[in-house]
Amino acid sequence: MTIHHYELCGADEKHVFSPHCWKTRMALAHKGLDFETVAVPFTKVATVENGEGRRVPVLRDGDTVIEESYEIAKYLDRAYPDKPSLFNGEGGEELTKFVISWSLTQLHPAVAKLAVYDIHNALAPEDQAFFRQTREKLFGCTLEEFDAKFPKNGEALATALVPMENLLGRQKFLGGDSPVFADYVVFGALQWLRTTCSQDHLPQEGAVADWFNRLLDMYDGMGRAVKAPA
Ligand SMILES: N[C@@H](CCC(=O)N[C@@H](CS)C(=O)NCC(=O)O)C(=O)O
Repeated sequence: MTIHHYELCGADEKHVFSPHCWKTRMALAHKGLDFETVAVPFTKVATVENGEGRRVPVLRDGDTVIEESYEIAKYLDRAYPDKPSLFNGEGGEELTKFVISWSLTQLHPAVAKLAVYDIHNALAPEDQAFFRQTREKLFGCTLEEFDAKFPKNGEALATALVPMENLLGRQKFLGGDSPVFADYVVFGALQWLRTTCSQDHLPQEGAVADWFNRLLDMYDGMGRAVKAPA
């Protein structure tokens, strides 16, 4: 039975850029599971799989439909225990919640400040209108005002990444010699920037840069294959 992975796309269906969907994409590849991407633009996300107010990623595996990247990863480990684990046990599941929280509070804001306008520009016209309306309500100012507030360089992101830089100087992945879901959580945030931003503000050298490049090359270069629109 084919696994369907609903994920956010830009004006081009192949332009998949959501940080949360990249977590699930990498988790599916880690498990060695074949899956079919169902590309969903912003204006169609809420009603995926007959839902109301949904967010992506959403996964359909046979009769099972699951929303939320962490819940999907836990499901995959339970449904496919013979494939490589994403958490290496219950303790790993619990600890991953910290990495998710750290990424959401430290990395996502730094990425949003760099990429919000590029994200808008990568969308189809009706999705641009939706994105503008929802984000302007959230930010309390226009997208242009939000974009103009922040310097366009990678300094804030590099500062936020210091704990990763220190750790990855001593081990290849957060999971040790091989990646776990926590690696994909952080990967998702950086891949969000890489696949949306017209300028490259990612770390260019050092342990995080090496780790990110290793992950981009994994799974037949699945991550590297998607780029920011020209
Ligand atoms: N905690 C959720 C967050 C999902 C989420 O926020 N997804 C975004 C795409 S990156 C979304 O569906 N946005 C729809 C919208 O803003 O209307 C997860 O990890 O899956």
